Amino acid sequence: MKKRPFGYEIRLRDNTIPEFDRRIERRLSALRGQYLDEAAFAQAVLNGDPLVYEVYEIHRPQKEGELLSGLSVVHPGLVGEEFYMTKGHYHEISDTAEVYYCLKGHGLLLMENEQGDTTAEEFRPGRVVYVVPGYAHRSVNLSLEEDLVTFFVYPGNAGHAYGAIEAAGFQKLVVRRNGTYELIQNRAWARKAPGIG
Ligand code: S6P
Ligand code: ZN
Repeated sequence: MKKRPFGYEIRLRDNTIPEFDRRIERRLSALRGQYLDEAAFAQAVLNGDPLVYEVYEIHRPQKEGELLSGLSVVHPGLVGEEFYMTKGHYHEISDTAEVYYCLKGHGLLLMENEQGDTTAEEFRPGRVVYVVPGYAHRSVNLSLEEDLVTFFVYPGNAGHAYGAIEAAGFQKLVVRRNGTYELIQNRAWARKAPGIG
């Protein structure tokens, strides 16, 4: 663990952090239950379970006062009419924010809170998205050709809570329509989370 100030390179030639401490990769099977078109999902998992996204992290102590940072790379692709995306999560310590800075590609950060508010911000190179505390967040790649590459930074003690999203998904689904995208209501979410919305 570095004790003195440091810097690191984000290499956009191949969308990596060469000095990463941890690389997470998630294949489509990690997103079970999140896509509307269950047949298309099952078929794609059977046909090789494609790599949907990767995360490169710089390790720091997971405590208040520290910051965790790294690179998120969501590959292009569709499951039925829905785009490749991250699992999405709340922070375990809900009173913690996060900042994303888009370096490449075109996408969305889908966000919602436990009171039922839902919103989305576009990712384009140069755009920052600030996730205020209490909002679950999921990156969606809206391009079918390019990776969506974002830099993120969040408090060291935030932690990840995946359970609520694994159980009910997000309220909105992002689908391809007429060459662009549209947010539609996730009917499964209303069914699984009857107390909200
Ligand atoms: C962490 C931050 C990102 C995500 C990454 C993968 O707070 O939001 O590093 O972990 O984009 O998403 P997920 O939902 O699989 O953790
Ligand atoms: Zn987060």
